[in-house]
Amino acid sequence: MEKIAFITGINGQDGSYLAELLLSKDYTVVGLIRRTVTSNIHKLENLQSIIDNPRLILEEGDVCDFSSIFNIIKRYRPIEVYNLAAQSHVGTSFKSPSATLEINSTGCLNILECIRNIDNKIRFYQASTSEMFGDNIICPQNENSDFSPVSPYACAKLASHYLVKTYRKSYDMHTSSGILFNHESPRRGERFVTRKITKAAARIKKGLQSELRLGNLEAQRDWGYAGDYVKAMWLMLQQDQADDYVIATGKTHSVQQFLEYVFDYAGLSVEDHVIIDPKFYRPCEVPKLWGSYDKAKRILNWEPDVSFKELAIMMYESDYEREN
Ligand code: NAP
Ligand code: F7E
Repeated sequence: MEKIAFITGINGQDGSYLAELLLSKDYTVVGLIRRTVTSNIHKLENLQSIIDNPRLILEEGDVCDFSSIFNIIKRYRPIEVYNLAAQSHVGTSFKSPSATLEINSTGCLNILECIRNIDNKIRFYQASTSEMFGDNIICPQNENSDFSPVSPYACAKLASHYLVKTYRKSYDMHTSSGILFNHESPRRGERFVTRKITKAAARIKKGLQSELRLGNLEAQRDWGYAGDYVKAMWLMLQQDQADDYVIATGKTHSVQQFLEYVFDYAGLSVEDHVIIDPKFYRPCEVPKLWGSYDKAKRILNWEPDVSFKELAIMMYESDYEREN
């Protein structure tokens, strides 16, 4: 039987790694692309390695548009749906809270309703987030930790998280959430702090820019590698029982530590180039994220492969290669 998976957010960081993984496992992958009035070419950058694969099908639509999702699921009848589409930038969620709520909450609800109406045996993965722990700094955070969201992004994701649980309990649907801690890669969006740092370091090294403006350097994050984390998404949907899992590395570092490590590696001085700019502070900050992935290890047999230092070097080297 042909295995078909549907991925929303396929051209984002995680969507592209997940699509590669599923294609390598002989799935046909249907990916949702949000069309814009201007050129779409840059949007497909992350899919370069698989764009010519005949088992990759890109469909136009939007998670906020119920009928576009309904028609795609009805037409392809995927066995698995991965909802990775989001307005995923926490800072931006303070500037565009309504759009964030619409995409990150109603978008998820739309897909759950489509599955319930078309075939409630379709398995569903929701991209939940460690941001839901917010200002609860009792660490390490796990599946039983209290949620305390402090951004419109996290509030919207928490609503979806509970919708996923509700549909699992109410309609006997196979709906799982991965509570993923920060994960990065050379495909990370350029406005997220790790990529902003590695890209700036590469450009400064090459004489293409001289300063890097950042916000709060004290925040701590549990940073892993996106390529490792998409394997956990797939594993969740292979279990007999749907459930929620924390995916993390079990280690935490500050933004300052990431910055210093990358600049040291590049042979640059932080003092000479980095400026603290209040523009990049958020109205409310998540001070410390540090996850325990014990449950994922026990049940999914999942563990991260790439360390903090390997990740930082991988991203810097990739940016150094790219910049010219
Ligand atoms: P990303 O690179 O920002 O990708 C998000 C994707 O969602 C993009 O492809 C974007 O397409 C698409 N999208 C946005 N609005 C849409 C809409 N209305 N309809 C359809 N597609 C839409 O994010 P990521 O880092 O890969 O993260 C994947 C998911 O995991 C997100 O839901 C994120 O919130 C969640 N998450 C991420 C992390 C992390 O550290 N990376 C941690 C926990 C959870 P466009 O190109 O059209 O904008
Ligand atoms: O910020 C601080 C910032 O934007 C990390 C998303 O994938 O992970 C991500 O959310 C930290 C924050 O990621 C700058 O204040 C300092 O404390 O890279 P970030 P995030 O907010 O943790 C979670 C798990 C998700 O679910 C999200 O989708 O870095 N910081 N200076 C800065 N952050 C940015 N972006 N830019 C700065 O200049």
